[in-house]
Amino acid sequence: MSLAYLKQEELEERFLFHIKSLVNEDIIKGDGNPNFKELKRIFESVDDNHDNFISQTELEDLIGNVFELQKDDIPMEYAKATIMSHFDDDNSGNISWEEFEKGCNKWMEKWKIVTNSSNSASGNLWEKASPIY
Ligand SMILES: [Ca+2]
Ligand SMILES: [Ca+2]
Repeated sequence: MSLAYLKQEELEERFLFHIKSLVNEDIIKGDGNPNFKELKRIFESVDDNHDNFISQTELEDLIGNVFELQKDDIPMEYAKATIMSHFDDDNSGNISWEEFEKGCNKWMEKWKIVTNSSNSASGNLWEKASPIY
């Protein structure tokens, strides 16, 4: 077994970073609140068959789109498991809009705290990911 996998936090960070690159507008508004309109747009674009759930297959597509799996050296199964464990609150095996919204919120709360603390690696990443006003 290799321990070379990204830690869960790094993977989540990378995921959010890539998610941000999918949208034109910032997913956190100037007032610090999540931009739900953009999140909904991401959700709908991922939900290929429009049943209001992100299935495992649809998630695989998203992961394929947002990660450079080869370059980042992230195994698909690991990325999927990490993301499912973050979002899939009721263990149904798919992600509802409510779960997606809640999961993104959880991340953003976390990163708001990290970004406000001094010079951490995450803070730097967040700054890189944020548009320059
Ligand atoms: Ca679906
Ligand atoms: Ca679920």
